[in-house]
Amino acid sequence: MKRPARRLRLVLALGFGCACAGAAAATDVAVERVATGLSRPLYVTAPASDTERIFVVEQRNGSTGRIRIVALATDTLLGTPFLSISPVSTGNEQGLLGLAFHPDYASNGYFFVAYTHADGTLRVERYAVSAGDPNVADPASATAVLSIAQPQANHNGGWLGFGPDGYLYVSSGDGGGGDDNGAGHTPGIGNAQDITDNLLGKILRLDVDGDDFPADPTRNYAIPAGNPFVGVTGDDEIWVYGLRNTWRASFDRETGDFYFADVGQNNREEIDVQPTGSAGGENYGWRLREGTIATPSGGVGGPPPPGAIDPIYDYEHGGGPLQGNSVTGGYVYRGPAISLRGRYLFADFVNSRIWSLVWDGSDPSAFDGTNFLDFIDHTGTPEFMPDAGILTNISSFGEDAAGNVYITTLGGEVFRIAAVPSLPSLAPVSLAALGLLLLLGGLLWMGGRTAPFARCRASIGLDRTGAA
Ligand SMILES: [Ca+2]
Ligand SMILES: [Ca+2]
Ligand SMILES: [Ca+2]
Repeated sequence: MKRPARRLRLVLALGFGCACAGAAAATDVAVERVATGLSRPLYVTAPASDTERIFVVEQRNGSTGRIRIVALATDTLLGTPFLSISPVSTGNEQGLLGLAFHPDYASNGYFFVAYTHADGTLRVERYAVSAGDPNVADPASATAVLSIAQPQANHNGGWLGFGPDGYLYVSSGDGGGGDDNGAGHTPGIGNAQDITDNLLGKILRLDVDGDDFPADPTRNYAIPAGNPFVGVTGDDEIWVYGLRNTWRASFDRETGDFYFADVGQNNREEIDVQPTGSAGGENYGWRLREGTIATPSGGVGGPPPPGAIDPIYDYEHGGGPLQGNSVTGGYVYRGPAISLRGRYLFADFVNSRIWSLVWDGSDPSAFDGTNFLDFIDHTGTPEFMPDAGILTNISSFGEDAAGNVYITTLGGEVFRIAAVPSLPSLAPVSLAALGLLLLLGGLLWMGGRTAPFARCRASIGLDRTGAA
């Protein structure tokens, strides 16, 4: 934590800090609960430029996956779901998993979901908002985009996101089981290392505004001409491969760098980065590699395959403050809280820890798990203690249109990492002006008024929607 600015120390020395200044001395961040009572929430997103709402993905309620809306003006969870999808399969890692709004949602009303159907396949489908109500989708608008068979119930991937290039990215998971081995896994190499007739263990890149398969009603997408395996051996849909179960990915909204967290098996969890401008086709090593080591189990580990990219950060399994058991990838924060800007936030689902770091910008060929700066453990710090509820079993992060970052917990809560006023952020204010404010506040205080308190609270209230 930074030392309080000289100006702030002066305020404190004058004995005029009050609770407001005391809080400001600590941070410009507060975690606020915005919704509770959801059914296994695991994602938050919003259409571009829609700063009024967030859309929360509920994995399932029974065998129904749902998308819920929170109206941000009042942090109100709407009673009617935006969309319900049924039947979804009901394994621990199954259900409704992903949601992405088309970049032109405001004009075409299209959005995309990923879920595991009751038959176990991972399905990507397009829906449209209803004609009459912006808070309700049209369930009859369902159109298949892609379906991928999943041999086991775990490792379904299911993250969806549009890149800055306007294409839809889809994480698929390695198909499940253990060691990417056994029934439904390519003998000898597993699914993630198999790039021929095998979409498992990948992140795919699709052009959802076209259809290269007009005779096939189950495949409704085009292949971007720049995909890495177009014209050469390898499935044309593949963007990157060698992934076990990418659990949450994101594009840095400022730089376009692509971050994804790959959940490990028994030993390591990892954070991967693909710098913006990459031509795609990178191999991230699974099943040979778990984090930066040879996969220790199942007899499947080995040296890195040629050209494979190691993570920028990996951590060991265990209960220590820098350890965990299942990574939840997050976002490079670009919201209103200055102290977090440029920091990649992520978490461990099992150990309920929250961390952040800054990728050091080094070349992927040099990635070795140490390619980061300024690691911070936010777990249990005052600013990450929510005003209500508990940050446990962190299932995902999410972003609203204004760049505020949200946290979902599988137990049913949604939190916002909010910007709150801090005195250090008043740096441009001259000492003279501040002195005048202090004098005025002091007079009000002497008069038995609580105006400084009230003003402080009002400012915090205003900032909750990220308008700061
Ligand atoms: Ca088609
Ligand atoms: Ca090809
Ligand atoms: Ca890897």
